[in-house]
Amino acid sequence: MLTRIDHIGIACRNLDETVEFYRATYGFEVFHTEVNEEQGVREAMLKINETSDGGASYLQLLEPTREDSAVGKWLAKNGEGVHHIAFGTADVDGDAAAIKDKGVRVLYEEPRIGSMGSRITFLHPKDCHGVLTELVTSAPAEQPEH
Ligand code: CMX
Ligand code: CO
Repeated sequence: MLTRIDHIGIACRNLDETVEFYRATYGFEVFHTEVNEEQGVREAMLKINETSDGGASYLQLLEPTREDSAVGKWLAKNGEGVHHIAFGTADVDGDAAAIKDKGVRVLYEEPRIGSMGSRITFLHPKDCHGVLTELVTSAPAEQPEH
């Protein structure tokens, strides 16, 4: 079950300048930064709010590390802006399988590693009314305690 907005992914040309815009304009601070070579991004996660299930909602600022990456290609075509949305779930495998059964293309056979050790997959934007959609299960530290 998809329970929250995990993040909104925003493509930018210069991560440091964009981070500074969000800090100076809104007061959002960087919670985490990393490079994900598989995805071809350098990214900053800005935490917006925490949620009652132990998760949180973020802005994910994304600078491409190479031109042929998903974000690099998208930036060249569209310029800076909102690149994808991500829904949080406790069960990315189960939700991806259920959504695939509804005829939506799931881009990965198995979820891959995303921000902060999360497990992620993507739904094809052409099957989602033009919105690249990510499903995220946070790493265990962010799961609710039982
Ligand atoms: N949102 C909406 N539509 C998009 C899109 C996006 N982010 N990216 C591509 N498209 C559209 C294109 O506009 C194009 O449409 P037209 O044919 O009408 O022009 C079509 O999809 C194909 O686009 P493309 O430029 O040829 O790109 P590819 O098919 O090579 O790749 C996609 C598209 C979705 C398969 C690829 O971007 C992908 O695998 N994305 C998932 C991985 C990702 O985005 N990683 C970065 C974020 C990492 C993270 O969140 O942690
Ligand atoms: Co994302």
